[in-house]
Amino acid sequence: MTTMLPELQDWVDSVARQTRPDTIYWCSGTEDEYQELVQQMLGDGTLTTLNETTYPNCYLHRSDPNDVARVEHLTFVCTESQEDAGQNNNWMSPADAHGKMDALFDGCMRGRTMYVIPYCMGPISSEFSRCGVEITDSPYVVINMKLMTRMGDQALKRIEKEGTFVKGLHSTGDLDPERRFIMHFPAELSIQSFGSGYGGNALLGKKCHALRIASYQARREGWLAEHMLIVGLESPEGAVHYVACAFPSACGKTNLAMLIPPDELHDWKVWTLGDDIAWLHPDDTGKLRAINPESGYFGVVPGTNAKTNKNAYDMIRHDAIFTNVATTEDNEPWWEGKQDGKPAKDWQGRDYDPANGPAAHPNSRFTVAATNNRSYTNLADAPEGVPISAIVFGGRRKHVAPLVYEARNWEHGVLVGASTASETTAAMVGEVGVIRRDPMAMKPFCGYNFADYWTHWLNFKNLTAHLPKIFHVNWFRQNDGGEFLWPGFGENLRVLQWIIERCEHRAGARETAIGFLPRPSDLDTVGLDISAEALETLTTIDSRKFRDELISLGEYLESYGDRTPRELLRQQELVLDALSEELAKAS
Ligand code: OXD
Ligand code: MN
Repeated sequence: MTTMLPELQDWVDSVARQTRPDTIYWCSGTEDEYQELVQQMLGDGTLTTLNETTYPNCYLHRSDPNDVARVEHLTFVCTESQEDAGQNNNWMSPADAHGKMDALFDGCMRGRTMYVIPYCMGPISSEFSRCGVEITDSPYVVINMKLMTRMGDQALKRIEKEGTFVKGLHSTGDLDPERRFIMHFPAELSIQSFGSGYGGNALLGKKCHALRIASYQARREGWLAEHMLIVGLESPEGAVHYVACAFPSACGKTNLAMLIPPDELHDWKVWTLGDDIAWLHPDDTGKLRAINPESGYFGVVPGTNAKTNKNAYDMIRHDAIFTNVATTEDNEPWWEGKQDGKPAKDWQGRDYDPANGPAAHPNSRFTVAATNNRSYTNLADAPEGVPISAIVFGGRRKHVAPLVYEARNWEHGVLVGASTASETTAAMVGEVGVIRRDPMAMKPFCGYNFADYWTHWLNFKNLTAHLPKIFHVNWFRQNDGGEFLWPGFGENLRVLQWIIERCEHRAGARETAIGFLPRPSDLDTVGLDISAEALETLTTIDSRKFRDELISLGEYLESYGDRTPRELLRQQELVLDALSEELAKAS
């Protein structure tokens, strides 16, 4: 096949001349094509089948053991000026990066098939959607892109009509970590990724396009590309609020996006729009509307069970791809926290031996189409998206951050977002459990200087008339004995309920130096198994610790130099002063 769009045809031809594949294959996106690729990969061992009775149409992929997570230290933003990429990104000049990548791509597809994947991030007919074409030599990438995006002929038609698309070039190369780079060229709207087959490094529509490149475009065009889930909450009275929540990787976005209400709140309904990425646009009526650019989930498997996330547990029982999980004697997939069965083979295919560590890799993943999810709503396909009532930031914090608080206004909310920090997880290569700053949960994903990004956020004040309220949550607060104080999972709906009732001016709160916090009595805790002491701790702050946090936040913001918006520093000072005043009063 070919295309009518000369720019696309020329690019595909030039990539083929450089990479020298044996065959070029244009993906149509049909079910038959998916099945043929699966059969081919079953034949060469890239995939194996799982128990066909209990896990129909489910497959296991074992990646190279050195290729199991995103590689932030090998991920670059290549702008002419280093300042434009900012200290939040690794930077290389476009010329140097092209030189390096050209050498790696030269002849790298010899003996392989080159797949051309036209894809559309967002509903095909939405004016907010953006298209791209990924060229890859990995059929595993093709089938994952099929589940995760709207790809194939329908996307190609749109690309041919629009004439613009993001160019993504990917090769698994020889999986040598010394020859692995993920390069972004925002000014060229292009991405080049070499040497990794892992999701976030290789499925270029996701982090590379829908966050890094899109955030860069969004700044120029007046919208936001964010690392946020989108969930709809329908109250017993039938009012639906849509909430967008930004949490760092592997902090429970997927669980929150498909939450099941606890028994006491059974007449609430929860609708999943997206579990990882939101594109937010101001609309004509002055509201912020969101679409999910993806159409599938690439979620963390360990910990998924009927109690933590029954919707996810059920949705991955058919038509799913598992990457790096363990298997049982019956050839079912197995992972830590599954709660039934036991592992026979670990994620590397070895006989399971606890001395080798966890049976499933802690960052093992499932890929499924969003339509597998029981709480999926076809509003996820609505071209106009959904209006957002609240934006929620959060991280994994043992101490300091309370269960929930509300920012005073938009500008303060931007500070709250910028203050997001979290303990690191297995989703990225590196030490797990260390606190790192992760403003707006975008540290690994913002395609330009964070200081400019905060300015862009602050500018929304002038762009929309009805800005969402901004909140911060922390499900992970612990007591001195290291036990979690909040039960989490479905019970998080109680916090979301407070949030939307605040949006409706119905719920109570007390004003503190850091914003509005619920009193224990402001939360619906009927039937909740929690001590009064735990609830008190969750809804109060230690002003001294918070002041230390604010001081360190101020230093962090200042470290971005002159580009840091004055308004953000002013907000930081306001909170700091209020905390100092509180401490002075108390002493
Ligand atoms: C993801 C991530 O895979 O954030 O969504 O790492
Ligand atoms: Mn993510």
